[in-house]
Amino acid sequence: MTLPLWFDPTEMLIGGQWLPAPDRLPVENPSTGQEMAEIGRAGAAEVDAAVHAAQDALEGDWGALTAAERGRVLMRMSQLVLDNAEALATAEALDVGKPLSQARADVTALARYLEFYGGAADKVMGETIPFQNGYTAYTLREPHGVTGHIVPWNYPMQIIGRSVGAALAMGNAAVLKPAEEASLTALAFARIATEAGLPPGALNVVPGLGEEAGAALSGHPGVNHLSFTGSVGVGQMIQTAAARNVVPVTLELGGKSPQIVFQDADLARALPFLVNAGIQNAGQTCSAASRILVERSRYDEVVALMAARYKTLIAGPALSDLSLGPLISARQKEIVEGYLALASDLEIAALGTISPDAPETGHYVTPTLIAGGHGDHRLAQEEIFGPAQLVIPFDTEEEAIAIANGTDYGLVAAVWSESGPRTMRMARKLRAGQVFLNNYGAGGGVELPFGGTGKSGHGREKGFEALYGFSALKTVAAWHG
Ligand code: TXE
Repeated sequence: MTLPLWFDPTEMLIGGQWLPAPDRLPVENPSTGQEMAEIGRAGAAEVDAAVHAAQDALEGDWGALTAAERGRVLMRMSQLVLDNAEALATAEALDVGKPLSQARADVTALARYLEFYGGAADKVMGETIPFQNGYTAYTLREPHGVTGHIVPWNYPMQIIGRSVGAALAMGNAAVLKPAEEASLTALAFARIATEAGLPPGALNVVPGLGEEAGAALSGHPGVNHLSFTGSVGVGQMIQTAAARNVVPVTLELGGKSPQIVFQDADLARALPFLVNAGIQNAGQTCSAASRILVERSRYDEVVALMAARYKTLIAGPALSDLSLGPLISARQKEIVEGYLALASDLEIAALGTISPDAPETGHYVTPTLIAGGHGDHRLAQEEIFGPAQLVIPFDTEEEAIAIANGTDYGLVAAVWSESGPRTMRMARKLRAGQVFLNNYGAGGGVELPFGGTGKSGHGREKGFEALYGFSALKTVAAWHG
């Protein structure tokens, strides 16, 4: 198929110029397994040029803008994202393999991030500090300088919105390295930024391989802050590279997030959240609810209700807009099937189906609900990143907490119970960066700080909090007698 693109995806954006990359990478359509385009393959030299262009922007037109002016540029970008919504959604759906309606929601989220951070750009304030007589002391929030953004393939637009949006709002100049599997909307986003009047060099996009362009960016001494979303292993490399240059780093590394269903839960409300949070984007979501813990008295009922839903799930091509699409790659499918093979000692409670329209060469995996698990099982410990969930029974609140907290991760958790005191108690005890009470995800909530503990990473993106992460605090103490 011909990809409906309105720009040349083999070019990179450096210092306001669209330049041909020295080499190219194929772009695969995960729904068909066929090549559908090519993108540029930047190397260390292009990354170096991008970092220098970002430094120049800070010294030039971009650095000269007021906070309100920066905010207005972001607002214009937000509007242009909405104006190009259908084209962006189609590109994202085809590139990632996600159902079109989910890609449309990602476009809306990107526009909202830009709107939120555009509005917040001139509202980040320092403090005056009561201090010794004869002094006036205060703090300033300043940009770090050049921020490096290495993003994954599962939610390119959303992750670019929350990380690049916040960095630009604070006056940083960004260098973005999208994932080699899904770079198209990062390139489209850069076109939109240019059209919106973002000064040259404020945003630079260098697509390429992780071990080439990604490693060059994370190790570059001219980068003053690194923001990474991806696997734990690469996150460790990024943090090591950041340590060498002694720069701050934000890591968002996925999870093993539980939803905990107590006997007094409103199951009618909970049910769609229990299933959707597991299979959205074919389970390739950092905050996927891959573990469902259920109090034993309602365990059979929850398994039966979830099973009935699973039987209605259909995986198919992105543009068919079914319940879920394919996985991103043959490699990812192999990883997920390897995990599913570990369920042989558990009960397969229900399977979804793969649409007859789905090409054999696409990377489809049958949605799989697994029951009878326990907290120590590998399927309850390791990130599957595919359309599979494990249901685990528990007997007491203490046991639920022990299972929920008993992994290396700590990204998101949810509690379903009609007891206010119990939900509040659980919110305190759960080891997670975000806890949802009687909901899951709060509709995406760009206003809500997001990030993890343990191997889920550290630092916070989203919300106002992200602006603190993308800024450096300077203290000024003036003696005036
Ligand atoms: O991630 P990688 P992969 C998890 C999920 C998945 C697993 C593997 O469990 O199964 O990771 O996915 C760049 N230096 N998540 O292999 O490799 C790479 O180019 C610098 C969770 O695709 O971490 C891409 O831009 N950068 C997750 C980005 O890192 C490097 C989202 C992520 O790719 C690099 C994705 C290097 N040496 C996967 N090597 C989440 N938290 O949502 C790679 N990269």
